[in-house]
Amino acid sequence: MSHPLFSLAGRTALVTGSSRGLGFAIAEGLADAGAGVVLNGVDAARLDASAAALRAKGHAVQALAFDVCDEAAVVAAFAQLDAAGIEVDILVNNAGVQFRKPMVELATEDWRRVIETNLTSAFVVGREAARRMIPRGRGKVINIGSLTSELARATVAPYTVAKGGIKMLTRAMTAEWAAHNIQANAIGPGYMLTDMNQALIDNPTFDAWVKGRTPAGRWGRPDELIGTAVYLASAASNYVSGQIIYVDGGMVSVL
Ligand code: GCO
Repeated sequence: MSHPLFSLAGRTALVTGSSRGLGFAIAEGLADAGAGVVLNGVDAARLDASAAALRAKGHAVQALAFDVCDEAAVVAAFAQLDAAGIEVDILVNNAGVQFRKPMVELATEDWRRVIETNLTSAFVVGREAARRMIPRGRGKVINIGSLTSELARATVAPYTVAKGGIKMLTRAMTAEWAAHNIQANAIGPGYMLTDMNQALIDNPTFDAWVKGRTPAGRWGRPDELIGTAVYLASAASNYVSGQIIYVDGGMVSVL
């Protein structure tokens, strides 16, 4: 029996980039905690399959296919939710891409694409959500950061800069929205077993490095983010804002 502070009953969560990976795991965890969920992605077929999987568990699920980098599509998506009477109480800005290349070889358009997808989209979707949360006098924003919100690794500069920006965007949201009872926080996942990291997982040298560099001695699983996501989405965190919680097996805390 979980403490009532952690119940999400009667709340709706929009999770961007949630047809698979971390986003899907977080959406499923929020649904298991009682929230209605709105899944988002750009691949409608994959999104529908993910929504069906959650509905099969008895959860209330909407699937909204839109590109978080397309501002008009984001605005239209929120208008669609408004028209359907669906209020986003909890926003999880999870959508993101990775692009690994040394900066001296990196094309500016690839830099811009990663920054747009991983950082600017969190501002745009966050702004549209906050415009509706403020009149309601409550809301939760959970931005998905990274170890690279704190530490840099060679060959992932745009991702690192974007995720560093996510940490400070979370604080900027706090500065402007905490007075409206909106709590904005971030989660910093460590090296997780996801499709985005498959090339690293399959690389024996990198795999050994992660296991040696991480105090827990292993990669993290997407489901290991659920507890922190439920906490930050629930009344249990109503006096917490501007924080980033690293779910990383201890990696960011040690040399
Ligand atoms: C990389 C990885 C990392 C992880 C994660 C770590 O190339 O180093 O993709 O960025 O995905 O963000 O927190």
